[in-house]
Amino acid sequence: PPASKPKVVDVHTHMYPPEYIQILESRSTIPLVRSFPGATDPRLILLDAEVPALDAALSSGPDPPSVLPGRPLTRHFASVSQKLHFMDTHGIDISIVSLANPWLDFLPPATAGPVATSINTSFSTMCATHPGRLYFFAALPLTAPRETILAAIAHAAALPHCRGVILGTSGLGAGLDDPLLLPILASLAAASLPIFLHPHYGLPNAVFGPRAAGEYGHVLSLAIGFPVETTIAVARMYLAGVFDAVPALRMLLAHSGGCLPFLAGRIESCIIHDGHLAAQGKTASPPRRTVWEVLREQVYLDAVIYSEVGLKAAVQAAGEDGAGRVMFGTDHPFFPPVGGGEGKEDGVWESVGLNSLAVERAFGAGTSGAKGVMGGNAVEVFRLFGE
Ligand code: 5CU
Repeated sequence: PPASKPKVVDVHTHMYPPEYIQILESRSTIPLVRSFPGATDPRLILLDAEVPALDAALSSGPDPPSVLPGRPLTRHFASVSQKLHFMDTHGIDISIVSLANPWLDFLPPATAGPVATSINTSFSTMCATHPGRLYFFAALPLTAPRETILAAIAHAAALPHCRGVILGTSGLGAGLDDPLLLPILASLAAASLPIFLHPHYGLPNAVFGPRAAGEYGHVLSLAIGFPVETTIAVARMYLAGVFDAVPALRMLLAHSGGCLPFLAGRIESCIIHDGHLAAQGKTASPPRRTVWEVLREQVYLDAVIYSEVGLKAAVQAAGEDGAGRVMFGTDHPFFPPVGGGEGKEDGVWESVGLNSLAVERAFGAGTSGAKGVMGGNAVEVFRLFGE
């Protein structure tokens, strides 16, 4: 029989279901959605770095603000038909959709659980309506009591199209090296639900200096704050022994693991040369698994890095079979084409092309490595077998 066409899978693609957008519309602090005179779409304001522009826009009265805060909340964020249109436009067969940041991190403890149930059920229903094309990573009510979080994990695990959970770096409020998070991580591992780890909080605004808000757009927050946040979160998990405490835990790291592929050697060296850790008997390897070993045994990386250089680093960091641990993603509906007028978002996105070109350049078009990264790896790792 003729070989079937290799699947293209997008493991990093987001949506906000309508009920989530309603929550954002009702809020007066970030994250929120606001409309401004003169703007076609409402604005989605998510990041701390956007607060100065939000404050300026809110005080501009009835006149259109000179700089609109945040990003346009286009119909791409909530519409499944737009998601499918985007997939078709870019030759994507399957998407594992996840709620975008900041997930449920800001909800009061009492509402987080019911909202998680509602949103995960919505995702599940949406995926069931498009069998074989859509799967999802569930959201967790991390501000709720532990029993509620554990119940949400059990609920997600029973949803047929759920393939893991999306998590930010804040954990229960004290980060991912918080001992109180261990039972949650153990429960995810026991349910075979990998974590898709995604940044949101970035770095403090002061790091970017006084000119950032007015002059540098989102560049420093997204290109540097996000990846550094992921890097620190995973390094903290490693130093706290979380990967050893929960060896069945599997993580997919956004943006090719941030700076980890580049910095893993330096992290290792800093451990080996740390007198404090040496005095505690924590440096010898074995028994310590090195950062490299943990990366190769418990971690997958997405390929949302936009260059051949970054992608090759990710593949090398992921080990001898590194090409089997890296997976294509788009970050849709973020990074749409800029300018060019109405309807441009319905066409081809340069941001997607940069990522697929990086795969082609790193592996060669049509090679088994390229096919794996573009979809084959995700099909195997996330069991995307068509149901
Ligand atoms: O443009 C942005 O701010 C973002 C974001 O918030 N989340 C994301 O995944 N990509 C881009």
